[in-house]
Amino acid sequence: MARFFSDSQLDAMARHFDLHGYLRVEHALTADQICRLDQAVDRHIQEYPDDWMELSDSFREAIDVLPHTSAFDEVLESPLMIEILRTILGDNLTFEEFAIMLRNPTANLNEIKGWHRDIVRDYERRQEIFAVSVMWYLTDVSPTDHCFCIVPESHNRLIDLNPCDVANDSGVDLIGPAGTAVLFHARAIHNARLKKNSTQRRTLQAYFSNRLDQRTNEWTSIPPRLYQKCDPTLPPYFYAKWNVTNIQDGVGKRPADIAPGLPMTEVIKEVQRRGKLQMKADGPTSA
Ligand SMILES: O=C(O)CCC(=O)C(=O)O
Repeated sequence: MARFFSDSQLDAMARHFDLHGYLRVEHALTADQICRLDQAVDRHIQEYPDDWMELSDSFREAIDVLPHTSAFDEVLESPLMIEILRTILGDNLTFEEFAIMLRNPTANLNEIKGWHRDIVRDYERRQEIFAVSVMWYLTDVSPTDHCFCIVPESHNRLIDLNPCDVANDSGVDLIGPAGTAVLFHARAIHNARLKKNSTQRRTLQAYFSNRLDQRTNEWTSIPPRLYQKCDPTLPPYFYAKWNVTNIQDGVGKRPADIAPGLPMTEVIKEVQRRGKLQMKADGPTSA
């Protein structure tokens, strides 16, 4: 099987990820892929308007996309990315979640989530976060565009840092051309840095974890097309969580007290709202 990286390159990438909590990979998508995927995003917006959540002025997201289209399978199964993820997570590497994210131009530069860790918002439970996220840029993210930013080492050496104590202008901005992918540890503190003259930023985002851990979310369905696949080039348990109902207690789980008929997009908004309240209740510690 063709390889994208040498062992020493993979080793260097895994060490960078381990130390800093993130890794930036340019040319993770080809120009053809970017074009195809961008068109698939347009189609999804047109055909499934009800699947999109408006989380803030800038932030629109669709999180249960895979049952409707196979257009994004090539991203999840990208051999280049799987080579890197396998080095980080080993052969127990498994897929968790996929979303399309839009960051629209806005004059309201307050970001809804603020600095946070993913999956579990409760500061006391930060040690329970193990997943790895990959964000692929479908548009150029220049210094004047809305960008993903991260506090290096906050997944590990700085694990005791409370997101509420992180100043607005802290962290590292991860800019890059379309086709760039950013991997980050879900435990690393991160945010979106909104810019007043930004163009629309389009990203695809997936989460991966260890198949032996609880599932991190119940928002992304994994359809038969994927879990019935027999592809020896994929990690052996890649879609193994398609029927796992044991969900980690956090922003990926439907709270027990929510009305059963509420659409998933509304449930997610409510879960995010509660996550924010939880973070407010936790901090700041150094004030
Ligand atoms: O839009 C961004 O860059 C931030 C994304 C984010 O906060 C997240 O993935 O949890």
